[in-house]
Amino acid sequence: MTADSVTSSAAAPGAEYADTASAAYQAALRVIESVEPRIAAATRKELADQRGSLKLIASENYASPAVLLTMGTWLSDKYAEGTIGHRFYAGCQNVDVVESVAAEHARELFGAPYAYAQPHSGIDANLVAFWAVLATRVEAPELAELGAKHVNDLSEADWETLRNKLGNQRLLGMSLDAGGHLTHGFRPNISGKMFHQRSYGTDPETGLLDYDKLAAAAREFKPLILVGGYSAYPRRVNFAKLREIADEVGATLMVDMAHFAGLVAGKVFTGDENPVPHAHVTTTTTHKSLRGPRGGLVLAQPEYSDAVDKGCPMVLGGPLSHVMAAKAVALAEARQPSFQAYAQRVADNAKALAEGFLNRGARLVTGGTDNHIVLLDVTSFGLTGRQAESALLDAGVVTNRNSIPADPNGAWYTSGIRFGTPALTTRGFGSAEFDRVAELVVDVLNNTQPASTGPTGFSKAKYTLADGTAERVQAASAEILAANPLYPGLTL
Ligand code: DSN
Repeated sequence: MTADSVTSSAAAPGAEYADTASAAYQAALRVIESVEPRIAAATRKELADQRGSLKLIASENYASPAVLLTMGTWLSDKYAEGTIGHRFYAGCQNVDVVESVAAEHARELFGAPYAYAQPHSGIDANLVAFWAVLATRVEAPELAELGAKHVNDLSEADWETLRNKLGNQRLLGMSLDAGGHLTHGFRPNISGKMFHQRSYGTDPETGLLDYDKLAAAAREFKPLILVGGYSAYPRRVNFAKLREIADEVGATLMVDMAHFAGLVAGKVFTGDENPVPHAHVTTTTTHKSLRGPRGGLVLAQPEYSDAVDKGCPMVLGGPLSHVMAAKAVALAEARQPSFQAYAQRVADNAKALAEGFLNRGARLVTGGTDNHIVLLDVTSFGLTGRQAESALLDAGVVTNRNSIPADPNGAWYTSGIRFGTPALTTRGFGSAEFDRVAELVVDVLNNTQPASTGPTGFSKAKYTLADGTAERVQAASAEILAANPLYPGLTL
């Protein structure tokens, strides 16, 4: 396969219907303009901003015009609490079709026995999953023991006992500074208020997940739920090993694959690295590497499917039927062979970006990547994550600061910058472009100085960027962006 054929087979969907999509957007914006011009203006400006910047936020992407257009319809106007064929409202026959098609594509794409397309976000998907596990493993056995069919049949005293049991369960998840996510049992999030939580970290020397330590923590803590998955860990995970550990301690394995679902869908992660066959319950968002609309999804093994199906109204408000429709369209796109080429390119591009940084003397957490994330330790540039993030933004490079293991600057200022390749890969960037991106980032960081706060002190937020740096980097970025247009052929 030549480089050119890889590029074209991995191309983002949309070019083939760009004229039709342009006409649709032009008409829609004229209508919006006639009612609230500021919204039409902000919508146009957002496209211009996205077209004109290097979007390197690991959790973002560009959905196809087909996905975006699907969200703007009257499906939004229908209430459909409940589940397919079992709604609390009349007239849900079309929503049933929409939700069934989305679930069917999700099952086929991921090889999952059951899929639930309603979650509005990743946090919602995780809440659905947590409560499905609690309902299956805590509530159902308690009801059976008490000879009751439904919680409404319990006495006040028995209900109180059950509530206490539900609120007293244990969860083991990856620590935040190792790359875990706030919804994996951390105190500021509802999950931390629901569960007794403990975290597993990574090896202090290598930054890699230490499965022996994880197993030891699980044996000691005996969690009800072992959570796998991450939002800032730049390496692959062996989910078969996680399942072995979960089985040994009687835990349910829940994997949050929000970040890398696109790499699973695109068959970059297979076998032990594909969480879906190993986890009891798998959650994801649909808008990150999966390149769909903003939303969530839950996949489950049969023993948990009934409980997952009760997600609405258990923890979710009425389903966003227009978004479920867009999930169906995005999942249909992800089932095309071109999506596999795209996913492989996302991973190859992350390696090129990492190499680009390493070749220019930068330090990376874990020394590299084998997924879509590159985590740069900016202390080697004498900066905090906050300073680096702001200086990069001044030069049109959009990233986000992130903690690194044992972060000396804490969770607010941080010492890391997280980069991701899904969005710019959708634009058509390849290894050469990502090497150039590394060069531009290093140029910005080498020309950024923390601001002094006195004879020996330095600010953790303020900085100065050497004159001309932002302009030089913006001009270089503009050239690469112009050669890889966002939504080619789409004119407003
Ligand atoms: N916001 C997502 C991320 O950036 O990783 C997860 O919450």
